[in-house]
Amino acid sequence: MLEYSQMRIDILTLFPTMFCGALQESILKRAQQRGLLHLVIHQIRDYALDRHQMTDDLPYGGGVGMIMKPEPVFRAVRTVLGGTQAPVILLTPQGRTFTHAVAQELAQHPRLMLICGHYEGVDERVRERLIIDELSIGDYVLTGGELAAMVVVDAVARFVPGVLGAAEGAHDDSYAGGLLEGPQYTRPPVFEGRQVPEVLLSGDHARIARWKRAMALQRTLVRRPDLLEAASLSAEDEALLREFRRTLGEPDGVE
Ligand code: 9D3
Repeated sequence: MLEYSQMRIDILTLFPTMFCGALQESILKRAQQRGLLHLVIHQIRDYALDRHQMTDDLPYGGGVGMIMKPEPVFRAVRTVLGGTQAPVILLTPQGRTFTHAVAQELAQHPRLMLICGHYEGVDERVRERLIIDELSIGDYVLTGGELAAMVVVDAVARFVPGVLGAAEGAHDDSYAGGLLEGPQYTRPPVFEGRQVPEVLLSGDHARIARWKRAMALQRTLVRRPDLLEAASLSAEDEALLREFRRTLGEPDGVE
């Protein structure tokens, strides 16, 4: 049997119960059961030393909301890592945007630590002394970093060897050409009078592959033309796109 190296991700949060459902189903559940992925959730409050276990305080200089205090975060990071090296990453609206490429890059590390910001933000000394990278998952406002951390874990885990089954992994490779997927169907062949396209039932694998490629190109052109810039396209792909642009009445590329 093949042995894979495990990836460990520690998550520091003030709301650990938020992680209970999302990371314990489907592919992430299987990955953890197989020992490929080790997720450990830590309550930052447990590392606060004062009697009231305070984790936030008023901002110096005034302003709205509360700021996460540095001491509990420092103690949590140092206790959990205990000298072990791992990139410590803060989830924050000010971070660089998380993408497929960033997920792939993070998956190269055997261990990661994610810190979920909450309230208006974290004390700047946490950034200066503990954090190596800051990530945002996109330009919309969340109530905290927890959901963002779950998105990061999910996308990174897919790149850990063995997490996707052989079939899922192969499928991913063949489609990771940077295009959107075209329409997909399963049984029944006719549903409420709507037929599955005849080509998919033909058994002609070459014809099916060409049709899927054409549909992927068409859908990408209509919905995400920006993706076509980076996609690796064959001469046949380019010809199909010219034809789609013509029929859609859109201007052709500069010749
Ligand atoms: C005007 C100041 N606000 C920044 C937009 C304050 C603020 C709002 C929301 C500070 C923190 C948050 C909570 N969000 C996150 O911690 C967060 C986040 C997000 O809101 N969007 C996308 N990615 C992320 S990662 C962490």
